[in-house]
Amino acid sequence: MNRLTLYSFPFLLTVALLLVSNGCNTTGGPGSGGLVTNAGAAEEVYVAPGQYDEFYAFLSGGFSGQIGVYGLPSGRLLKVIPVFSVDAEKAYGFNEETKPMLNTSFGFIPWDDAHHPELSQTKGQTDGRWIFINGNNTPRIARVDLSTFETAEIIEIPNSGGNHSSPFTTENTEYVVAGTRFGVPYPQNDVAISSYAENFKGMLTFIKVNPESGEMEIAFQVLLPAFDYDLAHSGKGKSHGWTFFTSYNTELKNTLLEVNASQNDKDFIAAINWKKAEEYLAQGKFKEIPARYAHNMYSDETHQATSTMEEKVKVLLPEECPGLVYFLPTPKSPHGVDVDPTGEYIVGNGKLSADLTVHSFSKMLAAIENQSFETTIAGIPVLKYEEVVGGVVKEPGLGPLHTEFDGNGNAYTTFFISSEIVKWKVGTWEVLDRVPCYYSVGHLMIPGGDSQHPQGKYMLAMNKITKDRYLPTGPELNQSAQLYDISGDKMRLLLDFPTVGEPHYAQGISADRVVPRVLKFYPIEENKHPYAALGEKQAKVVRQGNEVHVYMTTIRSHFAPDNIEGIKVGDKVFFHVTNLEQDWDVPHGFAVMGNDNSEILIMPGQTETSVWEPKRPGVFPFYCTDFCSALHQEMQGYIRISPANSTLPLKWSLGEDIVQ
Ligand code: RUQ
Ligand code: CUA
Repeated sequence: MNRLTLYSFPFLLTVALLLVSNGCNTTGGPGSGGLVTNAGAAEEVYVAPGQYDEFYAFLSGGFSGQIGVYGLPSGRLLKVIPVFSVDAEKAYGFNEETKPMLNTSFGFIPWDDAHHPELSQTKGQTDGRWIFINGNNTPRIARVDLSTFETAEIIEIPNSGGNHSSPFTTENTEYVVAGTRFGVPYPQNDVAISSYAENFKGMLTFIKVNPESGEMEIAFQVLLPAFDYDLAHSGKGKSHGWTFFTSYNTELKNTLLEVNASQNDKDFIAAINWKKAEEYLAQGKFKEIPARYAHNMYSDETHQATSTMEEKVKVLLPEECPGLVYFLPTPKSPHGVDVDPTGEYIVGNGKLSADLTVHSFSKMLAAIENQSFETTIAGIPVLKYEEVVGGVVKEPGLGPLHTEFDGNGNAYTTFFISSEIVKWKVGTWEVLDRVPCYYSVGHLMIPGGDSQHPQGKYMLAMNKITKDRYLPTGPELNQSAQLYDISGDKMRLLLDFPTVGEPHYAQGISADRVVPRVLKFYPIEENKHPYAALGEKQAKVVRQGNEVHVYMTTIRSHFAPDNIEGIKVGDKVFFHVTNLEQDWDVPHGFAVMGNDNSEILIMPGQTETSVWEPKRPGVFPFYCTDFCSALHQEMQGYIRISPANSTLPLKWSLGEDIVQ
């Protein structure tokens, strides 16, 4: 087939032209666009020394696999939370305690691609308890505890590939969801790729969240045709009980998707009635199928993670569960799907569509009631487009991706190709304002902007291309976020700031919902780590065959013990370091020369373990890596390694010269 004809319809031509002329200044010099004309902007983002920001912003790290925590309006980076990627700074994935967090059915995986942070909600409002995020590449969902700002749990998603439409929550965090982007063979198997249409499926997963502990558990999966499920959002208010997933590649193609998956005029939003699913589950109308997936939990008491392999999941088949799934035709390869705060409107951001389609939840219910079906696919009724569409925003821009809401009846949609954000009125569909983004905006975030109760003061645009916005840093530039004031009629650009990794989605929350919950240190009396030394008197070194366990403590400004002898080449040395401090922000670090491992950084009251297999005899220094007191530089010690055949007895001490 002549590929040109596929591209030739006028809209894609326009797209192509715009891609070429997407006016970035690539020749050097500061970006000319987006100059802040309003002189007060600097003051509006200025957070005076010693003052706190009003909002936390959690930006996904994309290919860094982490979450970046920023303050708004300042844009200051507060912390990087390692989630799916090892982090030598914090020993995440390097110490013995956190290695199980990165275990999967494929074994230990040191990296993933994290896209969509999603705050927990209570009654449709962000509650500051947890933030969830998806791992895309090896499908997983993580839960970060916002009292410690540490990853507390990771669950793998079986029967999935490219966990992109994930982990959007319901209004009381009953569920977080996970939809597969890639169709994969079901069950996973060695089949011809060309058998895509017969053998591949698309699975949507609902993960139940324990309301007290936050613990996740796969409640059920729904087996669908092998479309690419791109994004999701759950209903709220009147549409609570439903979750909506966008899809593209309803053409079921497995090659050259840029052309082949753009054939259909309309793809679908899959509407899943999860309350109905609960009824079917209760009636036993599911298939229990074998599925291996890891479930990893970190305990703040033992300061250790455990990884459990789960063996099966419950799968619901739409053919056998009428009323569980409906398809809403949506032009054209929709990316984001966003539900307005009332729960009535479902925005399908058709990235190749000239208009923005908004479905009406009430009309959807009526269409279901009246059986206004266009057709049925794999037992799933396709509702008639005219019967479900609630409104159309006419030619708002090019390449819509994502929409958020301000809680005052306005919506804000990003347009990647025309590189702008457009504000429009929910219900009248009129365009109210537009601002350019520098450059090529992907997601946007308004604190609470996907909940029932947005805190609509600021809007953050996360841009895919940075080009000339900052001092050049070689071929790679950090991604860029832009902060806008949306409290008035017109959006006003306030600030640019660089971000870590590639932010896809983000979440924001006023600081007052988080700060009171934040832990300052781990109470030492609650430390149940099996190798903790809860005081200097408990410091010791124990040999078990060729394993040597060093029970070590830290307090300003020494290690106990700080001299160790009697360890041999061929031994495996476990340094279990307990930080005895009971004070905010006094971690100690530990590193020993020649260890092929990261440092460990132990929080007050915590125990962490670094493993070292010394390769050659000698006396090797260890020291504290975190400047902890005026005598931090004195916080050091020695470990003597003898040849493998040495008979030197184990000996350790603090405050005395070892005599033999
Ligand atoms: S994506 S730029 Cu990974 Cu959420 Cu839309
Ligand atoms: Cu402890 Cu520096």
